Amino acid sequence: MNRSEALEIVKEQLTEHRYQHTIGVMETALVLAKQHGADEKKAELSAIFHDYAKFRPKEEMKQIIIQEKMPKELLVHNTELWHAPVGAYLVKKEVGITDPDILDAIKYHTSGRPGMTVLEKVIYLADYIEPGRHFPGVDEVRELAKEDLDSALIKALQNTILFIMKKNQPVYPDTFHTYNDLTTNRR
Ligand code: DGI
Ligand code: FE
Ligand code: FE
Ligand code: FE
Repeated sequence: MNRSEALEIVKEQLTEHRYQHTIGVMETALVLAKQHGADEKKAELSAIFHDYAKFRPKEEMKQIIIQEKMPKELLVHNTELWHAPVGAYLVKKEVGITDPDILDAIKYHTSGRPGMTVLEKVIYLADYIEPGRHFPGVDEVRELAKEDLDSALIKALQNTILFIMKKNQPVYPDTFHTYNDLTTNRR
C-alpha cells in the first residue's frame, strides 16, 4: 500500500485536526526512522494508521477488548488508552495490514512496552513531538530525539507519568514498565 492510498483510507476515520496531526506524525516518523535506522516504509504506514481507531465509539472498543482477550486492565484505565490496541486490531481486520511490526507499533504507541523495537520507539516519539504538539517539555524531547531515542523516550514517559499523576489519575502499568525498562537497561 502506498502513502496516498493509506492517507485516503485513514482520512475517513479522522477529524480534520486529527488528520493534520497524522500528517505531522508521518513526516516526523520518517525523519526519525532515517536518523535511527528503522524501516522507513513501515514507519510511514505505522504513523499513518496509528490513530485509526481514535474516534470509534467507546462501546465498540470495549467489546473488541473483551472479545479479543486484550488485557482486562485496559478497561479500568483511561479510555484514551483503548484506541492503540483496538486500532492495531481494526487496521488488520478492516484495512488488511498484516505486518506484525506495523501492528505492534500501532498497538503500543500510547503506553509503550518493555523491550520496544526501534520502530515502536520512532512511532511513540513521533506522536509526542510532531510539529503540531505544543506543551511544556516538548522542545526538550525534540532535541533529545535528534541524539538518542532512549533518552527522548525516557523524558517523554516522565512527562506523561507526571502529567497523569498531577491529575490524580492512575498510571497504566505498561507506561511504568516501559519507563523502568529504559532506565534500568541502559549501558
Ligand atoms: O492519540 P494521541 O492524542 O495522538 O496520543 P496518545 O495515543 O499518546 O494518547 C495520549 C492520551 O493517553 C493522553 O490523553 C494521555 C493518555 N495516557 C497515556 N498514557 C497513559 C494515559 N492515561 C492514563 N491514565 N495512563 C497512562 O499510562
Ligand atoms: Fe494515539
Ligand atoms: Fe503518545
Ligand atoms: Fe496520535
